[in-house]
Amino acid sequence: MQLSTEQVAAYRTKGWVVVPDSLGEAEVAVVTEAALEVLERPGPEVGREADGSPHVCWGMHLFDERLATLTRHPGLVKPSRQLLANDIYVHQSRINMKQTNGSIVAWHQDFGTYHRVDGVPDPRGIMIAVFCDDVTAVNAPLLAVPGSQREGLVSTAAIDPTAPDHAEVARYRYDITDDTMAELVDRYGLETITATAGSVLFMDMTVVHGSSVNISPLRRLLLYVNVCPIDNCGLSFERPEYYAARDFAPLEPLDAGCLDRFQAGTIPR
Ligand SMILES: O=C(O)CCC(=O)C(=O)O
Repeated sequence: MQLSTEQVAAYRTKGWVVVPDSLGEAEVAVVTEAALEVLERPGPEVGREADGSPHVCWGMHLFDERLATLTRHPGLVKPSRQLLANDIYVHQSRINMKQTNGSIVAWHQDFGTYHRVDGVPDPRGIMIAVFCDDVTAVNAPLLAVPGSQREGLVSTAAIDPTAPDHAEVARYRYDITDDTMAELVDRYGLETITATAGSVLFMDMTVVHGSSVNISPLRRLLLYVNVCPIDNCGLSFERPEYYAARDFAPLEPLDAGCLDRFQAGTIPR
């Protein structure tokens, strides 16, 4: 579960690498079922579409043993430790389900909020995404600016106080301005990130990314586990724990079959 020299080089150059087949079909079924259950939670950790249907849950690993196990899956932990050359902790996890005609995710860097709001000092960390569905050009893949990690923190990112979800979510979100985005895309280009279910994406958390509306009938469920090295902990504690870690204990990888003790369809709620 170590990355090859070529995979590491791709991560360093482009800012991300996708590792296919990191999770088997049964493992994907287990974490998918867990995610769908967790999205039914009534609390403020769940973000909703305008019609009330849930599409995001922050801190997923705090609420479910199967998702906590996922954060310690060797297919996630070992490559992350390799790329960051250190032990790691989970700064934030989240479920992101893009349903038909659901919301967009505006251009941003995850590190933008982690630094400005959560007090994570350095741009060192990885946004891991576990693909629970096949993602192609048709079901609103992640879009990202390759090489944008070289910019560090993009300075012209702004908060939009008129955003409909400003009170709960958007006041923490530093969206990249249109002018900055145009400059970045001119300099670096823009790519889609497509992959089959069971793939795992490792993306530098300073890469500028976003996604558009999913007008297809195909669900697009991704599970995010954002990790930082243990010498780069958030210091502000302004946001609740489901947004930003309190537990900085190093993640110890479990064995490769760690999700096998769960079975989709038989997990008690
Ligand atoms: O899944 C997506 O489309 C993007 C999610 C994302 O970047 C975020 O939640 O910060």
